[in-house]
Amino acid sequence: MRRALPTVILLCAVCGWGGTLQGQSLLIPTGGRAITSLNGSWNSIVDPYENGYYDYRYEPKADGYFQNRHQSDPSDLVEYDFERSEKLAVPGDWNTQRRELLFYEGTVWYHRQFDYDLPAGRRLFLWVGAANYEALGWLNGEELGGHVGGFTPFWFEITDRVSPAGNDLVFKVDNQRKRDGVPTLNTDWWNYGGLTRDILLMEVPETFISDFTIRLDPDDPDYVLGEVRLDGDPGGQEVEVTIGDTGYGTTLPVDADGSGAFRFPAADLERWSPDDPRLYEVRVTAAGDTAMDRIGFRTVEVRGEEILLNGQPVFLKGVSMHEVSPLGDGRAFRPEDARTLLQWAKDLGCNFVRLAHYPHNRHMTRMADEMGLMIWSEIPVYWTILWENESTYELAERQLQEMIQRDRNRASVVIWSVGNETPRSPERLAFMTRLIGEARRLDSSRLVSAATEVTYEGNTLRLDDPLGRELDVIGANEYLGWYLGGPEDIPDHSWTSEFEKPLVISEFGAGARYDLHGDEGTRWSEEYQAAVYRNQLRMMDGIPFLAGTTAWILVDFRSPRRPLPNVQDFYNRKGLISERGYRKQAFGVLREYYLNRK
Ligand code: GCB
Repeated sequence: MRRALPTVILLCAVCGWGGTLQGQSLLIPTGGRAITSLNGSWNSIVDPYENGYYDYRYEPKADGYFQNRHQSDPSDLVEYDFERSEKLAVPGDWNTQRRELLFYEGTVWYHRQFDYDLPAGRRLFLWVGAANYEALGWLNGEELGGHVGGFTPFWFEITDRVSPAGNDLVFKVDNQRKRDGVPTLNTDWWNYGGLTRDILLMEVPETFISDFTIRLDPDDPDYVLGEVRLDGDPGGQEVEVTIGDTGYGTTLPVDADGSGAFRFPAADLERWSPDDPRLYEVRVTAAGDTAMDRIGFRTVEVRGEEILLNGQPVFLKGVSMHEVSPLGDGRAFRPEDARTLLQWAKDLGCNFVRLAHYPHNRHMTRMADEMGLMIWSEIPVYWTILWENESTYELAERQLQEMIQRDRNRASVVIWSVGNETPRSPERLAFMTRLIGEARRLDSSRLVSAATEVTYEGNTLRLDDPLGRELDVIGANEYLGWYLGGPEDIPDHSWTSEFEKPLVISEFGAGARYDLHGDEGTRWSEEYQAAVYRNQLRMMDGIPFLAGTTAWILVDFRSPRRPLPNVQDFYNRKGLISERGYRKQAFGVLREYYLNRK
């Protein structure tokens, strides 16, 4: 008997279509899976008026572009043709692939064909790493479902729909910003649209491991614990869990629903840390299916105003980054992009990275596991979300769930962030408190933070945002020396906190165009930026409850809010490295500080 993965119907409030989204079952591309990539060159049609979807009354068409029609007779009227249309590379944003699409916000259709001979008794899933912002999919003219939210994965079972040859796969992707969306209309990053991450086919047996998680028991780290879930016909199945060649492992039954939990002693596991990012090959076997993953084991907790990694205080020497291609243009999507960005962070002396302001692709957190960098991972609850709108809350919560589900086996991830610089109000506090509760319900083994608001009183910065009461770690962004005063004003400032909790200064910085020189008072010069860094770091040494910082930002990134000609040219210039990979003076200032900071 086959049971479908639980699905949740999500109705898009704005465009009116209902799509299916996965509920609690998790399908992650791990080792042991038969995976076929659908990455490559796809056909595309730009459709700003959504003519391929709506008729003139603005009603959805039965005969939209998803039918992939062709003119079969010279008298046929068909006003589109995927095969003769321009190509777009997948994964990839459309904005940086065609000049005329740089500022485009709207709908683009994607199409490709594939063959797949699915053996009897096997199941096939189509897995999409991310599509920004709303996606709707069809296979062979039949609707698969949709997904809202640009930075998390989704998937569809296509076992009964796939043919051995000539399958037509179509996606409609719409990146229009929406007031009730997450993020909302206003952000300080480029709204890259498209099928921006890997698209894969995953073949599994009738009954397969749809989810597993494993971690050290936070209450007694001599034990590991976790959960397994099977999908299909789980009745009477036994699951085996082993950790590399350590001899640690267990077998467990699953209940009628396919769920099982385990806990077993594993006292001598080496701990994962930035100094020694030890990973073990964890293998889960059940019903002829095997899922494998390379997993590290570590604890993270808060004691008073300190953050402890494996029981020892650690200072988070960090930098923020957007998911931008380090040497190309647009969104990063390759493992090599992740390796380059994280290596630059290591060159800077970092042990910590803030992935701003949305979940980055899966390669980033996997690479951080391998390379030994702790990670702050965030959902795009940014600035002025519609706090009182229930469907906006559900969207935010869903993105939080999808982020945690994808990455909860990643040792590198130590902090889940529920948002950035959200202005104080009772409605926002209620919204954020619900999100924090959900993060803790899904994962009690990590810390929860957010960039909170700081109160400025003369030369004192006070941490008193009520959101701080709900968090494990207080995040705070401040731009002394850039948005407030000049570099020389910074050292006069001191900090107080209403909370006995660790503070991470989650942003500080200044803009500079690479190779623009001047004195320390000249805006946009490298010297100005370096002076801000020197004085910020001096000030930070005087904050007793400071447990870390993530400078803003590793690499210059495109932003429509930054038009100043010959300086910004639609880039936010607060990078320590230019978009072409050149290091600015401030890179050296922060590097020296981090290399000497205990
Ligand atoms: C902030 C935001 C960040 C911006 C940055 C800036 O406070 O959190 O997204 O890019 O300031 O450069 O102004």
